[in-house]
Amino acid sequence: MPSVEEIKKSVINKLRYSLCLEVESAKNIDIFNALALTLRDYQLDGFFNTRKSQKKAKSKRLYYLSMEFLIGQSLRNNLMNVGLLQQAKQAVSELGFDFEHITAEEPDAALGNGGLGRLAACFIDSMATLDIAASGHGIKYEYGLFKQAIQHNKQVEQPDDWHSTHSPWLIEHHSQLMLIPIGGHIEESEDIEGNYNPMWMDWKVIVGIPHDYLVTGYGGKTVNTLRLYSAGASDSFDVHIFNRGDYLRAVSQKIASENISKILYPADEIQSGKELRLTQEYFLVACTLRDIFHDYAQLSSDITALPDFVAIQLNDTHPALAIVEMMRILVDEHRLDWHRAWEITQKTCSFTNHTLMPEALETWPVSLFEKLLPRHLQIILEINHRFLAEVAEKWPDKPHLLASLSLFEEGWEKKIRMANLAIVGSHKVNGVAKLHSELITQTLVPDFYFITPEKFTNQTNGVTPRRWIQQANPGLATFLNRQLGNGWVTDLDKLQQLRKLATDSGAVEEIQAIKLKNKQALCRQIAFHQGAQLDPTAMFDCQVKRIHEYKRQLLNILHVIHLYLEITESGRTLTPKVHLFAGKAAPGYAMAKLIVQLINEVAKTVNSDPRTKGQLSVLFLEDYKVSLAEHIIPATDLSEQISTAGTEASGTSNMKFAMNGALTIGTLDGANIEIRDAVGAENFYLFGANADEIDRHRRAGSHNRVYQNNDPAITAAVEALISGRFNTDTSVFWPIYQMLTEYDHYCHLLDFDSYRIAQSQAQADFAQQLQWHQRALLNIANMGSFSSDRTIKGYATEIWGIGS
Ligand code: B1N
Repeated sequence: MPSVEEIKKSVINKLRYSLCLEVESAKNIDIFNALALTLRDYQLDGFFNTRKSQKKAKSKRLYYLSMEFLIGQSLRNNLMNVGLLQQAKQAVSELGFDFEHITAEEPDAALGNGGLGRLAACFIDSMATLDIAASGHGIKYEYGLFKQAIQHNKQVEQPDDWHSTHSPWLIEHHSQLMLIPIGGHIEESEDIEGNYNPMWMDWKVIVGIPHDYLVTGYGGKTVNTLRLYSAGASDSFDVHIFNRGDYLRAVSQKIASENISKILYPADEIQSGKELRLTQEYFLVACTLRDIFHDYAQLSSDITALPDFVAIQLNDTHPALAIVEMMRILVDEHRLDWHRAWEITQKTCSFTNHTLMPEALETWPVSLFEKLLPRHLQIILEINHRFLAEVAEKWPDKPHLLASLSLFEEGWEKKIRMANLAIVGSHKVNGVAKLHSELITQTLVPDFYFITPEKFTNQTNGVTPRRWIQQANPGLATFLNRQLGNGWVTDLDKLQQLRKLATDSGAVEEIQAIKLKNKQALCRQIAFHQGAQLDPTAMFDCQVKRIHEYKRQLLNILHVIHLYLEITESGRTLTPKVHLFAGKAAPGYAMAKLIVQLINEVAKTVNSDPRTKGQLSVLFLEDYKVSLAEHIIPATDLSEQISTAGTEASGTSNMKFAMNGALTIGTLDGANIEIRDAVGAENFYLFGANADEIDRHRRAGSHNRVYQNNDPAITAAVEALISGRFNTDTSVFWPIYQMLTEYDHYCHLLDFDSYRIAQSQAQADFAQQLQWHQRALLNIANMGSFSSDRTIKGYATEIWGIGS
């Protein structure tokens, strides 16, 4: 381990020889870069050792393919995992800088939309910590998720240039560039033996350039990589266009290929259906498979043994083309017969589904495929043909199966169903929470479950305690270290030992003090960035996540409106309460953007009304991102997990909040159910209809008739939307009013009363501070199984065939 002196020396050296600066003239950002480069050197030593030992052991390797990796900041996390945090702090301070200011300089790597991308980031941390030979594969977007500003109470989007070309964490491997064909057409032909041998002709080339981000497991022993590809054009790109003298066209094609990795699509849970997105998905898959086959060639020349050494995990259907690209390589390049190739592919690949939302299920027009990927289309047709023939033979009395299982959706525009492709091409398909996995088999793809029940399994999500406790909540981490030793960091089940402290008032008071400190810190940050003054002793009630109708931020704000009306019109007094909201709306999702506007307008009205002073504040925090979540979550008393039952696949912020000592108010949805089972029903505010009940109401249409029941609290809150209270233009929130009163698909009003009762119970309980924090402690103590280490062990043994 390097000493403080050595770190200082290296920082000075990096400043001088890599950044051309002397300490005297260095700014915070320069120290950040020099320290990151210093740290990277230590990570690199670990990386070479890891590679050597994995090679020697001939370890089976897992490739995690994802269009999103939502990393956030890296400096503090890497320092902690390598074990150099204290030394680095000391070194920075001896150089005359403030460590907090240095870490604040790092831009978030926001290469993801939300839960799915953040899960991928937690997973690579866990895989390295568990010494699994693994790599993540994604795209190095030049622009990550847009930055959100609130102007005139509305969301405006700004580009997120995270300066990836200058990121000290990314190591570009220009010498390993790969050539990816796209476009063109198929010429039917035969090989010399007379076998059918289609030729993919006249394709263009995209160049893929790998960039490695080092993923250090806790303790620093294993250093894996996250490999991010950027797209470029080859030097010889379309030489013939140049030769024809069409310089401008050649250059514009070069720009077109560079555009492939330009930007992350910002719509989570909505399918974009755009050509560029399909190109991105193919680009990721094609680059990754070249790496996989290249790595495997170092290990063995027996291609049929590939599934013994390689596992591929598909993070949703976005990289499902990996199945097709693998078939193309095995059949067209390795000349394997179809049957053999298919067996290898299925054994290697597995697929995680992350959503039941019909609007998120990917389908691509066949016509688009034909234009971009003509050979891949042929292969999909062949997969489908053989698959359906098998089904028809096995279940001759069930011809209806063919229409639902087909990889193609018929209609005015024929489409490819990516979920069906992913299921057929995988040996395992998993959901991300128990309820979600059950709904996959019962409502999403029941016919696939009927024909291959053994494929379907559950792996409940988890989150890494390194980032979400140790880094985000140093106060709690110190407490845990003192009570348990630091083994909890890699064995979160150790938290169970805290249960006995629930009756120890000293320990409970410590938990209370830690929370208060975190709330004070959040208040300072909010005061600095948004100018608002909040009372840290008030109950902090937080809902932070993407804005979506199914997540029901609208239910939350309707209840806030209800409280506001009670205070101002019925003279109710509340023990002080702060409602925090944060989250981004997809730029094209009008209803979600209107909900953002409503929250902001309600906040403005409530906060400026003297009658609410000291009782109720409402704030929308701008530009939600990983680094902001790290401040909000440890400072929360009540975690809002209020999606309509049966809609949220898992949720992962629900886990982060509970393990940081927030109590949850939530529905029986996603992982909430498992969290409630773990922490105990008495430590969780349950409300609302369950998934079956929601289903029954929707079938009967009764969820749309709640408004007509004239519940006075509901009527008052809903009418307030169009009363001019929150906007002088009474028509602004009309679409929300109309939705709630006529077609309330997400059942806001159906659950409103139950939510109101649970809220008021929580409010009353919060007054009993000691009991409240006792229950907070029990939440922490019982959240051990929501570590992503547990999740990854599940994938490794049940899906990848790695480890015991
Ligand atoms: O994946 C998370 C879950 O915890 C959440 O419940 C789930 O909503 C989230 C298309 C998605 N599902 N689907 C997406 C993201 C981007 C995109 O382009 C869909 N995100 C989720 C982790 O399992």
